[in-house]
Amino acid sequence: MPTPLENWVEEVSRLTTPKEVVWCDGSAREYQKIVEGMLGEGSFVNLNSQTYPNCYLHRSNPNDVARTEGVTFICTRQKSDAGPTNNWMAPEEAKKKAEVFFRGAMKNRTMYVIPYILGPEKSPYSKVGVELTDSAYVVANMRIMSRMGKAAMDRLGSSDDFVPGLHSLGDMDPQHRMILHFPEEKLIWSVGSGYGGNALLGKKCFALRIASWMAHREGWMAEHTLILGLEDPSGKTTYMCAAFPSACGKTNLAMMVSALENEGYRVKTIGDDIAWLHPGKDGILYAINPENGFFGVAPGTNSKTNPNVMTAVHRNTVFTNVAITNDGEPWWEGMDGGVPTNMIDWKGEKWTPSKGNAAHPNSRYTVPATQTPSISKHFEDPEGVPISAIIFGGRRAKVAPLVFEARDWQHGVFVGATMASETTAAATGALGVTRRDPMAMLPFCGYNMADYFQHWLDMGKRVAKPPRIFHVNWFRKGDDGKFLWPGYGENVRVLKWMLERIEGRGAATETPIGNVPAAGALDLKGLNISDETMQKLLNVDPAVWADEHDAIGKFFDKFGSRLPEELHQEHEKLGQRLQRVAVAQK
Ligand code: OXD
Ligand code: MN
Repeated sequence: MPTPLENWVEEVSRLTTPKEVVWCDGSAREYQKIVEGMLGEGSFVNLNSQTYPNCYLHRSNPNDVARTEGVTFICTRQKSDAGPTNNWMAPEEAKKKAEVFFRGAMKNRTMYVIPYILGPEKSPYSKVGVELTDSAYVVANMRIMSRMGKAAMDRLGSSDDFVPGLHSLGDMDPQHRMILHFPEEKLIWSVGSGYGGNALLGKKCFALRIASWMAHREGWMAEHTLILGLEDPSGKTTYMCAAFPSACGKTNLAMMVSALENEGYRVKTIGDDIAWLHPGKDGILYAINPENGFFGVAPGTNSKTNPNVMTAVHRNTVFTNVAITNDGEPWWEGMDGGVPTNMIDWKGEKWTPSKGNAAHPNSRYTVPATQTPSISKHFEDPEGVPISAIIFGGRRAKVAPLVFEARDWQHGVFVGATMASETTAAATGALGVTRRDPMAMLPFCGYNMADYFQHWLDMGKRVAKPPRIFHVNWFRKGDDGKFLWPGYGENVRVLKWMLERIEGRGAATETPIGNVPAAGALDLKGLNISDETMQKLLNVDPAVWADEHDAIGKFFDKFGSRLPEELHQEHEKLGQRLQRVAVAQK
């Protein structure tokens, strides 16, 4: 009897008519063959084999360089289950439309069957997905980003317990591009794009959109957060998750080389983008990283912003849409050293300064997680790591202080639900526009966000020791438009204060929005920063926050009666606290 997987592969073959079907085993030999094929057809370029062994450059179609939120849909039977923040299409209509693009799409192509595990191979919380794709680039990347091939087949056996994801490049016409999620069937269809977040279906589509739907039903959480461990001088490690919108520094924070290393504070990496959190028997939330690699933004990465990843990407790495130097090395804006002459830009053309960026602003590296020197020895732990803090944050030139702590879990959920950030190149659309991005999940929540907020509130009640919740903003600017905080390795000073708060030691001052570090409570030893700058960084201006309060009210209106009452209460309480301070200051 054919297995459910075999039946599905057969069904998709009838629709897409590939010239051959290849079942991937994930072996090194298979990878080599895929790479050779791509080198042969020109979709991979060999990089310098001395300095970047086993590394390749891929140039994508210039119309396909970022996630396309406008054509990403949640296809639930009821529109209200997708909610006001998602694009919605009825499942039947979506399938009918996409089928036209899938029909015969693989005619002269190979269809790869990619079985993969999200999460450590031996974890009870890991899940199996299978992606069918006609893109060799997707196969190469999925091999880095997930536990792919035989291990997944062994775990799956003949069961139907897998998330099917059908992907085809289609004809690459942006008008024929659709990224479809059918959470009720746990099914993904993506056509017309080869870009990572649209095409590596294990990443945003499964590990966040479908998984968030599953997590809501099954009592766990799928979140757009890094996972790091902060080692203290006694050797104890405290684990934290941090949710920042795309391209706001999760990867850099997760792999940070601490500025307080000589005091004994070190950062260990578990994940840089996604966490799956489950309540443990001890009343603590435990996190696993469903991914096995990092799909990081290249521009701005250098030996100051992320020395660990700079080491990691020197082997076994796929680069997408970066420039290439005369010596066959990858290059992007913000890399160490000067700007090389004689480069080929991300479009494959000879670069001159008048052309602007040599690398695309959303150019990426795909690198195995274990290659970062900062990888935690608990990376593969089946149970995950115990989480003591959840950090929300975004990019805000004004308004949000460097750090504040929520008053309790419910207030923390309000803080996460109302966070905002200036948009980046990770998605198509205008840059630098402030948008509310609750828990950094706006583009990734697979169901009604009002229900998602309720789920967060409920999860806080399900665990006896919920993590403490903080909010950070590394991006606050002075009147001269310059960043006030040095960021990167110095961010450990803020993590250290969080650790002290968790342990009941760190001093804090209450403000209407939460607790900020008391004067002198942040460890600034060895950092040349004035008291005045620190005051600006930690300032909470009640007048500015009164506007923020109004904007939050308007944002909440979107959700109508489905918004949890607790969030209305928190909104009201914030308003009252702001008013009290404003009156006191008069
Ligand atoms: C990513 C994103 O690629 O958030 O991680 O866009
Ligand atoms: Mn992300």
